[in-house]
Amino acid sequence: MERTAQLNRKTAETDISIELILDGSGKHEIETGFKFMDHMLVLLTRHSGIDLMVKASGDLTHHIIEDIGIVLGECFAKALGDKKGINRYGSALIPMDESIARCVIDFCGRKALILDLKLNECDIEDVAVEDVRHFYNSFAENAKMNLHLHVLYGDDQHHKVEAAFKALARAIKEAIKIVSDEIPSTKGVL
Ligand SMILES: [Mn+2]
Repeated sequence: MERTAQLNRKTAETDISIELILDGSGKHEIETGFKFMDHMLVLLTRHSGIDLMVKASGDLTHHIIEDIGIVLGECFAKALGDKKGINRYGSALIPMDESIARCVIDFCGRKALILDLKLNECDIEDVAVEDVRHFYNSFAENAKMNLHLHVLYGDDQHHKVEAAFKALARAIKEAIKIVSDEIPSTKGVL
Protein backbone atom coordinates (compact mmCIF):
# COMPACT_ATOMS: atom_id res chain seq x y z
CA MET A 1 0.00 0.00 0.00
CA GLU A 2 1.27 3.44 -0.89
CA ARG A 3 1.78 5.63 2.15
CA THR A 4 0.94 9.03 0.73
CA ALA A 5 -1.31 12.01 1.39
CA GLN A 6 -2.35 15.05 -0.56
CA LEU A 7 -4.29 17.79 1.19
CA ASN A 8 -5.40 21.31 0.41
CA ARG A 9 -6.68 23.63 3.11
CA LYS A 10 -8.12 26.95 2.04
CA THR A 11 -9.47 29.41 4.59
CA ALA A 12 -10.12 33.17 4.60
CA GLU A 13 -6.55 33.51 5.93
CA THR A 14 -4.41 30.99 4.06
CA ASP A 15 -4.20 28.55 1.16
CA ILE A 16 -1.99 25.52 1.88
CA SER A 17 -1.33 22.56 -0.43
CA ILE A 18 0.82 19.67 0.71
CA GLU A 19 1.73 16.38 -0.90
CA LEU A 20 3.59 13.81 1.20
CA ILE A 21 5.15 10.50 0.22
CA LEU A 22 6.49 8.67 3.27
CA ASP A 23 8.53 6.14 1.31
CA GLY A 24 10.31 8.73 -0.75
CA SER A 25 13.88 9.75 -1.44
CA GLY A 26 14.15 13.31 -0.09
CA LYS A 27 12.63 15.00 -3.15
CA HIS A 28 11.19 18.42 -2.34
CA GLU A 29 9.35 21.34 -3.83
CA ILE A 30 8.86 23.85 -1.01
CA GLU A 31 7.41 27.32 -1.44
CA THR A 32 6.16 28.79 1.82
CA GLY A 33 7.02 32.38 1.02
CA PHE A 34 9.48 32.42 3.94
CA LYS A 35 13.11 31.59 3.21
CA PHE A 36 13.88 30.26 6.67
CA MET A 37 10.80 28.01 6.67
CA ASP A 38 11.69 26.73 3.18
CA HIS A 39 15.20 25.96 4.46
CA MET A 40 13.81 24.05 7.48
CA LEU A 41 11.26 22.04 5.46
CA VAL A 42 13.90 21.10 2.89
CA LEU A 43 16.07 19.82 5.77
CA LEU A 44 13.11 17.93 7.20
CA THR A 45 12.54 16.28 3.83
CA ARG A 46 16.15 15.39 3.06
CA HIS A 47 16.96 13.99 6.48
CA SER A 48 13.78 11.94 6.86
CA GLY A 49 13.79 10.49 3.36
CA ILE A 50 10.22 11.51 2.61
CA ASP A 51 9.13 13.37 -0.52
CA LEU A 52 7.38 16.66 0.21
CA MET A 53 5.63 19.30 -1.83
CA VAL A 54 4.45 22.43 0.03
CA LYS A 55 2.80 25.47 -1.50
CA ALA A 56 1.60 28.11 0.92
CA SER A 57 0.21 31.61 0.70
CA GLY A 58 -1.93 33.82 2.89
CA ASP A 59 -2.21 37.00 4.89
CA LEU A 60 0.09 36.90 7.94
CA THR A 61 3.30 34.98 8.71
CA HIS A 62 1.79 33.57 11.90
CA HIS A 63 -1.27 32.18 10.09
CA ILE A 64 0.70 30.69 7.21
CA ILE A 65 3.27 28.91 9.37
CA GLU A 66 0.62 27.65 11.79
CA ASP A 67 -1.48 26.31 8.92
CA ILE A 68 1.52 24.60 7.29
CA GLY A 69 2.01 22.79 10.61
CA ILE A 70 -1.67 21.79 10.66
CA VAL A 71 -1.76 20.45 7.09
CA LEU A 72 1.64 18.74 7.34
CA GLY A 73 0.49 17.03 10.55
CA GLU A 74 -2.77 15.95 8.88
CA CYS A 75 -0.78 14.58 5.96
CA PHE A 76 1.38 12.45 8.27
CA ALA A 77 -1.69 11.11 10.10
CA LYS A 78 -3.36 10.30 6.78
CA ALA A 79 -0.30 8.76 5.12
CA LEU A 80 0.45 6.59 8.19
CA GLY A 81 -3.11 5.21 8.00
CA ASP A 82 -3.66 2.37 10.46
CA LYS A 83 0.11 2.41 11.21
CA LYS A 84 0.40 -1.31 10.56
CA GLY A 85 4.01 -2.44 10.81
CA ILE A 86 5.56 0.92 11.66
CA ASN A 87 8.40 1.26 14.14
CA ARG A 88 6.21 3.88 15.89
CA TYR A 89 8.98 5.39 18.04
CA GLY A 90 11.93 7.41 16.87
CA SER A 91 14.70 9.39 18.49
CA ALA A 92 17.72 11.37 17.42
CA LEU A 93 20.48 13.48 18.87
CA ILE A 94 21.83 15.84 16.22
CA PRO A 95 24.50 18.55 16.27
CA MET A 96 24.66 21.68 14.19
CA ASP A 97 28.07 23.17 14.89
CA GLU A 98 27.92 24.43 18.53
CA SER A 99 24.25 23.40 19.05
CA ILE A 100 22.78 20.01 19.94
CA ALA A 101 19.10 19.02 19.60
CA ARG A 102 17.37 15.90 20.88
CA CYS A 103 14.07 14.66 19.50
CA VAL A 104 11.99 11.74 20.78
CA ILE A 105 8.68 10.91 19.10
CA ASP A 106 5.82 8.43 19.24
CA PHE A 107 3.12 8.23 16.57
CA CYS A 108 0.72 6.99 19.24
CA GLY A 109 -2.47 8.77 18.19
CA ARG A 110 -2.33 11.37 20.98
CA LYS A 111 -0.74 14.77 21.05
CA ALA A 112 1.84 15.69 23.64
CA LEU A 113 4.37 18.43 23.09
CA ILE A 114 7.34 19.12 25.32
CA LEU A 115 9.37 21.79 23.62
CA ASP A 116 12.41 23.74 24.74
CA LEU A 117 14.45 25.24 21.93
CA LYS A 118 16.41 27.64 24.18
CA LEU A 119 15.68 30.50 21.77
CA ASN A 120 16.03 34.19 22.42
CA GLU A 121 12.87 36.15 21.70
CA CYS A 122 14.00 37.61 18.41
CA ASP A 123 13.36 36.77 14.77
CA ILE A 124 15.35 34.09 12.98
CA GLU A 125 15.92 35.32 9.45
CA ASP A 126 12.35 36.08 8.21
CA VAL A 127 10.44 34.07 10.83
CA ALA A 128 9.54 34.95 14.45
CA VAL A 129 10.56 32.59 17.23
CA GLU A 130 6.97 32.12 18.39
CA ASP A 131 5.99 31.05 14.88
CA VAL A 132 8.62 28.29 14.97
CA ARG A 133 7.22 27.06 18.29
CA HIS A 134 3.70 27.34 16.90
CA PHE A 135 4.65 25.20 13.92
CA TYR A 136 5.76 22.33 16.17
CA ASN A 137 2.56 22.64 18.22
CA SER A 138 0.27 22.50 15.16
CA PHE A 139 2.30 19.66 13.66
CA ALA A 140 2.24 17.48 16.81
CA GLU A 141 -1.47 18.12 17.35
CA ASN A 142 -2.51 17.15 13.85
CA ALA A 143 -0.08 14.27 13.40
CA LYS A 144 -1.47 13.02 16.75
CA MET A 145 1.99 12.34 18.08
CA ASN A 146 4.10 12.72 21.18
CA LEU A 147 6.85 15.19 20.33
CA HIS A 148 9.62 15.84 22.82
CA LEU A 149 12.04 18.30 21.28
CA HIS A 150 14.86 19.91 23.21
CA VAL A 151 17.85 21.97 22.29
CA LEU A 152 20.37 20.88 24.91
CA TYR A 153 22.71 23.78 24.28
CA GLY A 154 23.81 26.19 21.58
CA ASP A 155 24.48 29.83 20.81
CA ASP A 156 23.31 30.63 17.30
CA GLN A 157 19.50 30.89 16.87
CA HIS A 158 19.62 29.58 13.30
CA HIS A 159 21.76 26.59 14.35
CA LYS A 160 19.50 25.70 17.28
CA VAL A 161 16.38 25.52 15.09
CA GLU A 162 18.26 23.78 12.30
CA ALA A 163 19.48 21.10 14.73
CA ALA A 164 15.90 20.73 16.01
CA PHE A 165 14.48 20.19 12.50
CA LYS A 166 17.21 17.71 11.62
CA ALA A 167 16.62 15.78 14.84
CA LEU A 168 12.89 15.71 14.11
CA ALA A 169 13.65 14.47 10.60
CA ARG A 170 15.86 11.61 11.80
CA ALA A 171 13.32 10.65 14.48
CA ILE A 172 10.57 10.59 11.83
CA LYS A 173 12.73 8.46 9.55
CA GLU A 174 13.09 5.86 12.31
CA ALA A 175 9.46 6.00 13.48
CA ILE A 176 7.80 5.60 10.07
CA LYS A 177 10.00 2.67 9.04
CA ILE A 178 8.09 -0.57 8.37
CA VAL A 179 9.53 -3.19 10.71
CA SER A 180 6.78 -5.82 11.03
CA ASP A 181 3.30 -6.68 9.75
CA GLU A 182 1.52 -5.83 13.01
CA ILE A 183 0.08 -2.72 14.58
CA PRO A 184 2.67 -1.86 17.28
CA SER A 185 0.29 -1.53 20.23
CA THR A 186 -1.00 -3.93 22.91
CA LYS A 187 -4.41 -2.32 22.33
CA GLY A 188 -4.36 -3.39 18.69
CA VAL A 189 -5.02 0.17 17.49
CA LEU A 190 -2.95 3.33 17.30
MN1 LIG B 1 21.21 26.76 7.78
